[in-house]
Amino acid sequence: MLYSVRMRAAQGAPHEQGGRHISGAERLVCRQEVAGLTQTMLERAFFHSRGEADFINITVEAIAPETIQTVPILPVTEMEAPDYEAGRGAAQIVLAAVGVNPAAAAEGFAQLLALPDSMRGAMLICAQTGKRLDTSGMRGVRVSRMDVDNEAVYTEWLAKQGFSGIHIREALVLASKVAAAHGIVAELCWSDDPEYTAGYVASSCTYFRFAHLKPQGCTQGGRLFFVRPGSDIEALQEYLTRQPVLVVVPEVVKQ
Ligand code: WAQ
Ligand code: MG
Repeated sequence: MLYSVRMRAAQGAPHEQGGRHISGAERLVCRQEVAGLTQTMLERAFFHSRGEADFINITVEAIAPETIQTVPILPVTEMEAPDYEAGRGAAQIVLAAVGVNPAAAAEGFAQLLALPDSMRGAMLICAQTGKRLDTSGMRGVRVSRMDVDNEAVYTEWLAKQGFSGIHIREALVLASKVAAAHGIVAELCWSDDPEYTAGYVASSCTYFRFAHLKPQGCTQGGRLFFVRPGSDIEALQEYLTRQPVLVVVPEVVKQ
């Protein structure tokens, strides 16, 4: 049996009472791992670069095995852009190349940059018009109930490409779940952790990684999910927030 373990941490007040979002995490692990994982999540919330949390919610919930879907991990392509201005320009070009209307991409960027502080979840944006489609306000749509099917294989797969660290590890799992959704054209993301400037554009088949999508020290980050016009928004939100997904990583072939 796998358990969904979810953490959200805020400062000043709980999220639902207007607290500032500090950190969140979602995993699917077996029972023996739950205690250790909740400890790690607590420490992460207490010692976060966005500030010290004073509200922490950790939920542990059993997942019925027959409900779990599997999706493939997205391959990573590293993009060359020397700074965040070049990175943002290139990200808009990639978004257009994978099917987002350039005006909608620009409108999405503008909405993300206009946020007073980062949200806990993502905005659903129409890939044709750039209009916001979800009604979750500053909460956003939080993708949940996902993990890799084999951590050891994943670590090796990342290391072989020179990647390590929690940010890319978690982002690739989230992006792979999102990319497999019906109705998603692309995702744009950069971190809300002040020291972490990297971000990505994900299409249905590639994770395009940029070393800089924001200036160093900036605490404003976020996620945009560009949605195909005419998609069933309720079904999409149900998949993103509730469908348990394990991301399958190919075994690294030993020479
Ligand atoms: N569902 C929806 N939106 C989320 C989720 C989630 N589970 N988790 C985070 N977000 C949104 C939220 O608005 C955050 O403010 C924003 O994304 C950034 O979250 O090296 O670290 O966890 O290739 O800070 C990307 C680059 C790092 C990784 C992303 O995001 C790499 C990152 P963070
Ligand atoms: Mg963060």
